[in-house]
Amino acid sequence: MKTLAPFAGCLLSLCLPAAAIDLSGLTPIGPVAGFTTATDGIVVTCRDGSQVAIRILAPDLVRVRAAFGHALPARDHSWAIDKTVWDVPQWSVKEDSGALRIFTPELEVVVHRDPLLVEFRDAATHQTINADERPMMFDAHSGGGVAAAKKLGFDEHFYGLGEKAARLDKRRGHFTMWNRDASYAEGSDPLYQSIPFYLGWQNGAAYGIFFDNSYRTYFDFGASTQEYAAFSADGGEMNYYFFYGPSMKKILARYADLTGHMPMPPLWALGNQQCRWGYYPDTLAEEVVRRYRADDLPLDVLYLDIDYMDGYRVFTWDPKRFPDPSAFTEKLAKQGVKVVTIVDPGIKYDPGYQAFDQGLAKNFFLKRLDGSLFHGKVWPGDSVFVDYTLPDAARWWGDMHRAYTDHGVAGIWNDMNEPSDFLDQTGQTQGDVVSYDGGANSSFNRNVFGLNEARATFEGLERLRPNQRPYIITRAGYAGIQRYSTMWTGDNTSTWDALALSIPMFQTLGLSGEPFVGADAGGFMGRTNAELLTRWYQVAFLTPFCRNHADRTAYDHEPWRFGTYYEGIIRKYLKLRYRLLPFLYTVLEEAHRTGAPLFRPLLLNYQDDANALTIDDEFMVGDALLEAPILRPGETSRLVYLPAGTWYDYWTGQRYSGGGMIRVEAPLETVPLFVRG
Ligand code: MIG
Repeated sequence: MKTLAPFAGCLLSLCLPAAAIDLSGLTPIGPVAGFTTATDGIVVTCRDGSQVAIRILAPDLVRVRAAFGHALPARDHSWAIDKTVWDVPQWSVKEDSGALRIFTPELEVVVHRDPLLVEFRDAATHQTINADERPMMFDAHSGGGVAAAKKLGFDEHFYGLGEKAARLDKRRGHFTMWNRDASYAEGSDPLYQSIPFYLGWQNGAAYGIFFDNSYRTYFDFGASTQEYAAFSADGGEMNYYFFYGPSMKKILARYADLTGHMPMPPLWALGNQQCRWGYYPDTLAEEVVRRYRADDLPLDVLYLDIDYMDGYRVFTWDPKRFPDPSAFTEKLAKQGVKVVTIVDPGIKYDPGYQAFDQGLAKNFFLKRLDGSLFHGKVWPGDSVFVDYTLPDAARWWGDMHRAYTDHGVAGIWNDMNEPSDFLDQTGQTQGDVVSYDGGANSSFNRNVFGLNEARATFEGLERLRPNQRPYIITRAGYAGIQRYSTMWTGDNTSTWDALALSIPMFQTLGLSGEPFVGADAGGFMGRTNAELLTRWYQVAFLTPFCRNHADRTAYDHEPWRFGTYYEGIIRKYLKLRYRLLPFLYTVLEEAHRTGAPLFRPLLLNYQDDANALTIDDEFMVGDALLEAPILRPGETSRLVYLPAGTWYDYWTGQRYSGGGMIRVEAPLETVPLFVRG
């Protein structure tokens, strides 16, 4: 794309808002010349030699794939897609002088001939749901970029795009997808994950677009102009899936079918989890667990950060800090606590170290175009990285986890998998890295690296422990990551703003196919305080992933660190989480089956209620619980919007009729919580 900052500007674009999508200079696809029919759709040939395939996967799901100036390539593979074979519904195609018209039971797809414009209409009402504002475009000069521009409705709202440091409604925003290791605040973009899937909402009806392109992509929801909403990529194909609701839940279910349903995690993954960078030696980690038990605080999982390794070499244990890992996990198991270890993708360049020697001998490491090994600098120092797209390499990586499962480690934490490189966090110097990619030997695809690492890890854990559900948590990812891993939102800060931002972030992730989400409670970086930590737990106790974590240099903020008054309140909420576990587990099972997330914006349950469109300082758990957290210091009451219907105050049992704002008291002990009648 011409919007891509030149190399020198790239570093800048990481700290400044990226330029919104500029379509000038792009070449539009040519008009329709003819078309052929296949069993599942049509292939349109254009006067300029371009081709557009319109494939019908389901009555409400249509794929659009275009090749500019040439025929569609035979190779058609995406790491995101789970379901490739669909029961093609009844459909038909008609042509008239102006357009080709494809009919499914729910959609009418109109391909206007000249110029070539794709339009999606409701099959029953013939109302336009979404339409090209101009023909799909490509960058004839660089030979790489592709773009689509859609009509932008006056009252159209946008949601989704996965992990974004932004409010719930993304209208007037513009976003980049390029996995990146960086701490963040509202407005930072991009973040660790790339989920190029969004929902549009207009007049109560929703549609979805999944732009399945794992190059650097851009989304512009009316940031540059009110004439269009656009998405584009620096390379790869114009390849998107169009979902029709009108219900958002229906779209999320289809999206889960297409990119994969989250498997059920083990029940203990919903338990309370404790972490901090610096829990070593083993006796200190044991002390943390002892304190949890002594203080009658629920705990299911303790994490070991990078300190447990021997010189940060993955698949090893530091002989002084953790001399007997089996005895360590055994001790914790006796207290009902599981151990999860961090695993980073960088393998220390270190002849004599088993993982390095084996990977090198077997040719499993990523190389540059010139055949040299790709080196990066991460915690172990000079490091190399596995090409997870090589089936044998992925298998080897998975099997290496024996180093953990043999010692009773219960789950794996994948960090640094953007992949992070201290020498260059932009990914620029990874441009000539090649990955096998099913024989395509593609230029390295940064955005799917974490996805493929998680896949290799998940499949390894399945082989190593066939009768147990794998538990993985990842920082980076691409669409489809939910098939293999849960996620957390990386390096947040110990600030009220970070707590407030976490609500729309979780809601957005839930609307993007990732139901198992959470943030470092208390904030990862900086110094939290008693009030903030307490209010943080009042949110965390209802997020799927509930983990207290802190940076190496951060001040301590385990639940007891600010004295018994605050600890007592935190205990109350952790215990309430455990009382609610049957409910949380049930709602999580619903997420697994239907794609509807546990942690929801009100909008998902009340999409016809225009009041709900932008509310992201309240949230719902499933469709039965509504919380209005306190997100500012010193606040002891707040306004709460209750959607139409009957509601009960969880604490007092007081009954309310919804459909308006109420003011509720919220002393530090009490978070406003309502149960749907
Ligand atoms: O460069 O493993 O987001 O949770 O504690 C920092 C150390 C690497 C980043 C993770 C954080 C983790 C930390 N890691």
